[in-house]
Amino acid sequence: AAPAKAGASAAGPRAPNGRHYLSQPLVRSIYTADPSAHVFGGKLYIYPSHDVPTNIPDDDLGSEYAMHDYRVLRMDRPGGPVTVGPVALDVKQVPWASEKMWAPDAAYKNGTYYLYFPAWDKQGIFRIGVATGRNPMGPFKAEPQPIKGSFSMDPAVFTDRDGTSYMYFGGIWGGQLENWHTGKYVKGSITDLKQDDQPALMPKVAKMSADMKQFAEPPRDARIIDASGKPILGGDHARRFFEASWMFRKGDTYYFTYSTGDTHFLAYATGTSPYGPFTYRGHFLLPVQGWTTHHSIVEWQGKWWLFYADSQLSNKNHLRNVKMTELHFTADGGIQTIDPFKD
Ligand code: FUB
Repeated sequence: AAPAKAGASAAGPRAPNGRHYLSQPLVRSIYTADPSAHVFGGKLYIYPSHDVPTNIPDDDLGSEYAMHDYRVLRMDRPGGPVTVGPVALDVKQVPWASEKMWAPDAAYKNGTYYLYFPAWDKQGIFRIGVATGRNPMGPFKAEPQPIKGSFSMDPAVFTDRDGTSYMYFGGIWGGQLENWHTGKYVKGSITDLKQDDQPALMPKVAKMSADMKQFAEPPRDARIIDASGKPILGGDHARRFFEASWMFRKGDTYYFTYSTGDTHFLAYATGTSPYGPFTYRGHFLLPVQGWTTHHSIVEWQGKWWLFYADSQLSNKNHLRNVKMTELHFTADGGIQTIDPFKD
């Protein structure tokens, strides 16, 4: 057998913490993050952010995330090769947007594929846009205006069994959710409300219109509460919502999942309605290499899969790579905690 490369072993390369990675990057030819995975026609499509090199220094508002386009990934079977699609949408093709094509999501309805994406408008305010196409890999054509009444970032669209779709969105720090706490945009570079003993800023949810291009109702809070029914507080950084909403349904349980941001966990809360409230249950992914992770969870070919990202390939926060690993549930409907490293 060929000798292992220095720093690597049969278990793969070692992370800076000296441990081995649980899983390997799905794609090495481009940098990708924030993987929103969907099964369309039996194949798995991943709608990730497309990270790009920049000299912008890291800051608390995520200024280093200077992405400007999207490319879609496709897998035909778990563990199989990953196809990297061409540019599916570029910021230059979005009339209202200026920069920061952050974490996207996608949906399918009646022969049309929908790409949902956040971007700064010409005033530097995050809005959420939609673009449509006939092919899950794109290209997508953007609507001329963002979704009316949209704000902040990280859209995730969930379609329930009755065919009704809902968008979950929002994120603090650079995601600007804190700028909207009065209901109107309040200018200023803030990270969160700094009200540790008050309810945390909650993710937002709105039902989508039948044509999937607008909100059918004003967005409302998707409340995350503790076991005693009280809202998770702003100072509870290990449990409070930060960004990266993702909803899935298993049986009759709605799982609202999200990132805790500055404490670097992926967390989940469960409820009996797509609107919540969602009762906090725990962390299901421990911190990865790099500042962010952002994920999706889908059932595919009889197993549940977690898609997430770390910075294995670059060791830079803003140049990430998407990964996948199997997700397991406990008998009481909990999600088993995943350690992104193994020994
Ligand atoms: O990729 C840019 C931002 O970083 C995303 O919108 C957040 O979820 C975080 O992953």
